[in-house]
Amino acid sequence: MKKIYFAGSISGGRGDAKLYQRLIKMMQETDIVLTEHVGNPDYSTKNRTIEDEIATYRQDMAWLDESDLVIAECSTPSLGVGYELGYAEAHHKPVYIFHRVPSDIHLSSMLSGNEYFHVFSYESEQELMEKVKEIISK
Ligand code: 6IA
Repeated sequence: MKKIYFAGSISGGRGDAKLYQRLIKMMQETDIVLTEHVGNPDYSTKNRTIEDEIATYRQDMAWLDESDLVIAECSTPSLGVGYELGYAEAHHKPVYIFHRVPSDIHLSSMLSGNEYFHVFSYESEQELMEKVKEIISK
């Protein structure tokens, strides 16, 4: 079983949270998803103390260190996801990035222009699921 670090927007906007949840559920049929909270649509940023933020940051970085690969859904832009992807590259983790097309949001050149990353665009959820399945079963 692989340990997957799934990255998706939280503070950047929760419009795709349900999609993350379905993707996480599919990956959990065969592998371990360290970050299943990313798909929790009830997450709220209210009443967070600085201690909470430090604990979250440290836990996420520990999970990234422990992971075998990173899958990121980047259709909703997120500073945190961008940070995680840079960190993953610096730590030599395989990184697979997905974004939906057509979209009014242009995928950042910092992702599409970085040849270290494996970047995929998809038009349907089925296409996304099939490609992710193929990657994690390799
Ligand atoms: O900048 P963003 O918040 O959109 O960054 C999202 C990414 O950072 C995700 O891939 C997560 O791995 C990570 N991340 C950001 N916030 C949290 C978090 N907050 N808990 C765990 N991982 C996080 C606590 C939840 C809070 C909103 C109640």
